[in-house]
Amino acid sequence: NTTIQNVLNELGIKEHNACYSTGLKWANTGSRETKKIYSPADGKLIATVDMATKEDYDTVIKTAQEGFKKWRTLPAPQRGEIVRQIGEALRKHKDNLGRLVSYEMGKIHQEGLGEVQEMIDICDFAVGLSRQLHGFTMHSERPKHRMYDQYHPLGVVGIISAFNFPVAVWAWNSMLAATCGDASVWKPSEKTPFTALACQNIITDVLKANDVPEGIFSVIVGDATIGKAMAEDERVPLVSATGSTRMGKSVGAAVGQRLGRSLLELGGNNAIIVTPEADLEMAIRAIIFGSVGTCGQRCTSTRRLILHDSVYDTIKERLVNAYAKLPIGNPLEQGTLVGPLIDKDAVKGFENALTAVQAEGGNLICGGKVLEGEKYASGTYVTPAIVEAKNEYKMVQEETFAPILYLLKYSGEVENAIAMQNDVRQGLSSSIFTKNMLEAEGFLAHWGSDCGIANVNIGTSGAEIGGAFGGEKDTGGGRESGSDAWKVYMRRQTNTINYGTELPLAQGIKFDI
Ligand code: UN1
Repeated sequence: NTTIQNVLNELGIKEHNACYSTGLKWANTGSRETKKIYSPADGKLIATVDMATKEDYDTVIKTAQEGFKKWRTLPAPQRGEIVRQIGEALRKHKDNLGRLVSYEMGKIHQEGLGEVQEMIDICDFAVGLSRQLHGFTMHSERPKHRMYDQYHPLGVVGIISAFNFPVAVWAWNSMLAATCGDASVWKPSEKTPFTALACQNIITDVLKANDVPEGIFSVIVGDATIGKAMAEDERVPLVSATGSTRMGKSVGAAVGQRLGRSLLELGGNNAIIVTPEADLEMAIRAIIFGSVGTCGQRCTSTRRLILHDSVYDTIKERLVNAYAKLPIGNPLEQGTLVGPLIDKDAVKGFENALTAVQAEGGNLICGGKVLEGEKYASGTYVTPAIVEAKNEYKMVQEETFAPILYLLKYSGEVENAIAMQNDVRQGLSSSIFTKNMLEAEGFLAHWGSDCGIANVNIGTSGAEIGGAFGGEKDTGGGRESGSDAWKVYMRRQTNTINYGTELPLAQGIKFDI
């Protein structure tokens, strides 16, 4: 375990860690409840972390509010320059941080590196954005009037992130927020606190070197009471929450109750449609990465396959053969493609879902076992499962955060597949494999996929940061990351300026006094 110890040392993770940092200062340790975190990779203790109290939360928010007042006065391109330096610091620590992501969360090292790359990419994006926080200029209906809209910093942004993307989702939010002139307070998943604390350590030097006010990037480790406090807190105008639909509904309701803004990125039940005109080689590679990558724990993981009856048997056979050969094991070992699930509760969820779907009539055709032995000592390794099922099954309608792939069959036209694909409560990611332009364009049309992400000849997972990321229905409706997702981090103002000597009213109203 010496290499992991080195990684932890390099990233400033101690045996016992503080529960919050306001960017420049860490909290004291001790006198609070603590949590021990074990690696899903080998079941060993990583370190201990304090759990924040309500008082800690208050201190962090107050500091963020104060910091915001100064930070918003800095011109956006100068804020962008600091984000650029953060991107550079992340580049320097990419390998170590990728390793820690892998060790603490369980995704394979390649995917850990990919996640850190997403952080670097969003930094680059945010730097460019810092010179492009554009509003429109409109033509006024009144003479000698000018009208335009501008975007101002919003305030303190709360970020609640999930264990499965323990660092990238924070970067998507915090780097845009910082560029937009906001302060952010990050509550990472309590399952993966150390990757969060490591990020904080990585950026602290940059913040200090640039005299960034205290409180612009804060992190606070705590349980659900901290998330709840954030959702109910009027001092936090925007809460961005990534996680389960259940969590999102309660956060969304609490934020809505006080008419705050929420950005929700919740569950997916993502499908790939394979039509008779698909390139099967490409489809199979995409299906496997989508369904077993991150051990089925991406919100974009492929959960349903909607196969035309003419390709069903071929794809089924190819998948079963490929699944039998999947290298499952320690995520840090080269060659491993499938790491562990996050914890034993997730393993239970996996087993329960398989039992339930079989009781409904599902046919388990491969996988579904919990692995034992020294190599799998953490008890969180499973063999990815494939189940022949029907779309209307209760379990198929649900998002089980584990590697279970449901095979569904359609016949006739692509419309039938699209109807099946849309017939779930979630609406995050979707994809079609076809070389037929009519099918592809139909899938992307208004009557096509109802998801926030719709891909052609690409799987459901692994989106680039440049696009807006999120989805509809139970996925929550929020958009993070690229495109114009930044707008949610700012308050919009319409300005009308009269540079004449008359006071004409809009709509031609006469009001002579
Ligand atoms: C998530 O699982 O919450 O598209 C985010 C993807 C990644 C992000 C997933 N870029 O799979």
